[in-house]
Amino acid sequence: MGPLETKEWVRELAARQGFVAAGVAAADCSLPTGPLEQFLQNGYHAGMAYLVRQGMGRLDVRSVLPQAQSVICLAVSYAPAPGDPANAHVARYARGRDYHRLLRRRCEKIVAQLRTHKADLAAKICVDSAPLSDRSLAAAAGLGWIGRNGCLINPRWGSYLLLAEIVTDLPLPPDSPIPSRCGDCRRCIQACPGQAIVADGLVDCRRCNSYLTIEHRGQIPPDRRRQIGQRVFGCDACQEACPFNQGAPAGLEEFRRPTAMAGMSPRQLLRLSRAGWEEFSPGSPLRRCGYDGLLRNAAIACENAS
Ligand code: B12
Repeated sequence: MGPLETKEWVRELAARQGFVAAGVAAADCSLPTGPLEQFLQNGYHAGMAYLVRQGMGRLDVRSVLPQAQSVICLAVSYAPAPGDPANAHVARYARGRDYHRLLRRRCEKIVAQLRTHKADLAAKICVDSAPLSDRSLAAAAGLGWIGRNGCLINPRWGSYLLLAEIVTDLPLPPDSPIPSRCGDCRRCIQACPGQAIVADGLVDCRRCNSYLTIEHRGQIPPDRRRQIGQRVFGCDACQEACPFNQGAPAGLEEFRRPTAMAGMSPRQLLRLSRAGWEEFSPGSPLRRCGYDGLLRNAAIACENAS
């Protein structure tokens, strides 16, 4: 099988695993350094010290697999369908099952198939796990463009996408990036509750509800509590405002069927015991902010409602 045929086969395998977009970036492609540099220099990473530690290495594919030739970039959709339960206090990506394991398993199936063709294939699966910039690679592989809100936007599927990569030593022909179609639309910037989108594609996490409710540890600064509104985990304001998400086809059911935890109101969450947390949180992305973080967020949401 030649490289072109192999790539077509990869696309077919990806589609069979439920990925709505698949493309290839060359392992040595040059990813833009400017946005990440600016992000780190200005302290936009807030308390996420690991981003500083990994630094510009996040743009070096060969740091995760020295013999890498290409990166297979993949996206699944979690876009809602009409009639899905509302659960507006939990970000859409987190209402159903945790995506890390689900995506990894599907990538493993693709790798297993590829190994029937090349037994000694070197492959590293990355689902938010390796120190790589998922969005940069997906943009380089032509899965979409980096929107003004920083999200990867696909012209057909919008931005309710979760990204994964298979870094391999297969010499696959790379795809080309697609130009941005944001034009002069600024709806995401206007919709952001904390005015966190400080430049095209750049988010100052210190002002971002998603950072504050998921990644921030300790107290949320008092002047940032009001903007959180009723959200107890993550925020979709900049995606909900995006025209490319209006009428996007429905995504995987696993992400759209809310877990018991995502179905709880801020008031119910506030009464959740530690035993309840241990019972309901496994397998849910809500585990990320911890029991204390979730109760902190629920208390702020209740305070904002009163
Ligand atoms: C840290 C992090 C966050 C932080 C910071 C987000 C940010 N905007 O930087 C916080 C906690 C705020 C966050 C929030 C969210 N996140 Co997050 N997050 C990450 C993580 C772990 C690292 C991102 C990072 O390094 N940011 C720093 C910036 C500077 O780097 P970058 O995003 O990689 O940006 C590069 C590109 O923009 C590129 N670029 C710009 N223009 C162009 C043009 C071309 C042609 C190319 C090739 C590249 C390119 O340059 C930058 C590098 O210099 C990634 C997973 C990963 N391993 O990459 C997920 C990830 C970005 N998050 C994801 C999700 C789903 C979310 C939320 C939607 C969750 C929610 N609903 O609450 C929000 C969205 C908020 C937003 N508007 O960005 C998805 C995004 C999928 C998508 N469609 O884009 C990712 C990819 C996880 C995944 N595997 O699917 N997140």
